[in-house]
Amino acid sequence: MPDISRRRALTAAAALAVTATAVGVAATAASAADHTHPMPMPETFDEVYKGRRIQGRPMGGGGHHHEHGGGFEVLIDGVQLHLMRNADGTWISIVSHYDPVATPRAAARAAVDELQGAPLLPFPAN
Ligand SMILES: [Cu+2]
Repeated sequence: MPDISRRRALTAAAALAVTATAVGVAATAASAADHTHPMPMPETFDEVYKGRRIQGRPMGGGGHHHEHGGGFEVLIDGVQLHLMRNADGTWISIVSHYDPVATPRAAARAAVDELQGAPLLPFPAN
């Protein structure tokens, strides 16, 4: 029956077209993710964590420190925590250099955990 096989062929063609479209969309999304855009500024925060005040905010003008943090600074009890942002968007601080975390707030909390009540010493400007 030529009629049915023709319909089948059309259905198959339509299915292929849908699949091709889906693949096209997926490819577009993947290449967008590969693209390195400037990363968005993290959320500002100000809280007391385990009795220490931790703050994160965009760096004010006249930054006295080079910007590994992409223009974002974190303070513990008013002392700047040396923070660095990795290429994958995770963060490390000078206190926990080998344990990347998702946000500057998480890095600040990890630093407080690590310090165990010790004061944070200002990192010498370099
Ligand atoms: Cu630095």
